[in-house]
Amino acid sequence: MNMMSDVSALLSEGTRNFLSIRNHRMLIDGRWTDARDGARFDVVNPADETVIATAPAAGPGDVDLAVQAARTAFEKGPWSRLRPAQRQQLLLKLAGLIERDAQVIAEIESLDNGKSAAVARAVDIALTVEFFRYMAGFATKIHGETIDVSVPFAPPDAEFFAYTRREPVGVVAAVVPWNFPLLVATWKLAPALAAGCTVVLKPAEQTPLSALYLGRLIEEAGLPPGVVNIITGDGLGAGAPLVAHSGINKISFTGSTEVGKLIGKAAMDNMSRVTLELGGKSPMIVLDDCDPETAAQGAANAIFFNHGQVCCAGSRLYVPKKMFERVTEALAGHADALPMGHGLDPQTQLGPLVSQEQLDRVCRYIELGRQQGARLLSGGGRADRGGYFVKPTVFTSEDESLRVVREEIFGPVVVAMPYDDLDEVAARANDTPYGLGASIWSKDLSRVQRLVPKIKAGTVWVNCHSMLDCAVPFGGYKLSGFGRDMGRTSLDAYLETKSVFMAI
Ligand code: TXE
Repeated sequence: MNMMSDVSALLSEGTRNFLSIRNHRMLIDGRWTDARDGARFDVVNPADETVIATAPAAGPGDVDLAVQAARTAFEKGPWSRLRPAQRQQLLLKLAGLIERDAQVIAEIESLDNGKSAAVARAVDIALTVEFFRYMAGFATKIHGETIDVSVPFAPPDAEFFAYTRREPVGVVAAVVPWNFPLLVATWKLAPALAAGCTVVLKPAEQTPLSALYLGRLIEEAGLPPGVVNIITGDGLGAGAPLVAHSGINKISFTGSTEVGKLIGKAAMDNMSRVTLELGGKSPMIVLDDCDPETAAQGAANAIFFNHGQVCCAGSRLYVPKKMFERVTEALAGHADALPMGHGLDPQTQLGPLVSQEQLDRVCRYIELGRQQGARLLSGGGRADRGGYFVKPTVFTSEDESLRVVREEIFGPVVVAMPYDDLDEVAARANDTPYGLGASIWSKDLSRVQRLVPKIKAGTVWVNCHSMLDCAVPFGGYKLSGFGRDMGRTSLDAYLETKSVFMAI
């Protein structure tokens, strides 16, 4: 019996109904459609490697239709003619529908991505609902400024008046990854829609299903056709033509730094506005007053949450030499004890990686760590079971030139490194091309506050790691990206400022 039939008894009726659609369609201009050339790709459950559905493999022609639909909805309306309060109402309604179907969406996310359905419901879907609500509120709070002007070269009796208008930037391309499929899509959709933009969303080819389910809810909420178009397909076939399309005004991307650089270049060809949220190699710094068990538990959460497939995962752990052994041994104990399994099993904390490709990549890195001389404390490769499972892995090393220390692995693999001197640790923590997140663990707030400004990262957590809130901006320094998701400021990325200068 395969695992899918074992767990299908656990699925809610809504999920079973959704899964009974084997061949999904994508949403363009309010119509559910196949790719123009009929191409499709398989959607695989990473927990048992079975094909659970297929989705259209969009190509440039489909991208063009989606961008045109978004353009028409933007220019001609009805979206652009709706009052802000109407946009707000529609977003609130959508949030309510997502909340209503939270269990179904969590199960879909679990089957598609491998993550625990319970965690998806508590984290991914809960934050999705909250962020739609948070941004819905801003739809009615978009305004410019009035400005008193004094033109130095104008005649003394000339009078002027100026004000600014905030206007939606236009058609948005949202290209998102597979680690938090619905949540990251929402980080783009919610501010774009609140601002009055229209969107073409491309979910990752590994995890298209929650976006397609969202498409149904967008229809049910009553968003007009063409306001949100959802095209499925891979990076080269669908993503690249979308971000290069001259009809796109703004690109919002989350994914690898490699693709982020390509997208940044494509954006400049059309002068599209661009937000890039990219990779990371985030340090966790333990200070010597921190309780060793608290540090070990914090480190386990920082790296093993979502199976390490988190852009800000705490993948480098710095621990004072005198407590190094205690912390790393306790961390290895947590790693060994993590319940691994199918995402629908409520006990599961560690599910499979998302794909064969990620499994191969992470196992390659683990092998490389061993070869280059890192010391293995726990885990160390693929788990002995079907599905793309990797054992939670703890390395220690004194050599920071190892590739497992320097490169993003994007799996449940952490490297712990001892340090002596607090002054040196900030420089070591910053010695990476990335700068997404970092955490500091100490009750000594004065030492913490002296360390915070030295850390080059978009978020510094204190006594926690990877905590997110709708109101707190998230994004990176250095190669971790450009611009911010979430928070009030993320709305600005979807607005232009028009200055109106009047002689009166
Ligand atoms: O990412 P990609 P992949 C990192 C992580 C991971 C690695 C590879 O290290 O191991 O990237 O993952 C679309 N033009 N992160 O290959 O390729 C693609 O279809 C336009 C960190 O999955 O960047 C998908 O929708 N779009 C990250 C999205 O980009 C393109 C999350 C992400 O895919 C494209 C994911 C192109 N040329 C991976 N090529 C994070 N920051 O959280 C691909 N895409």
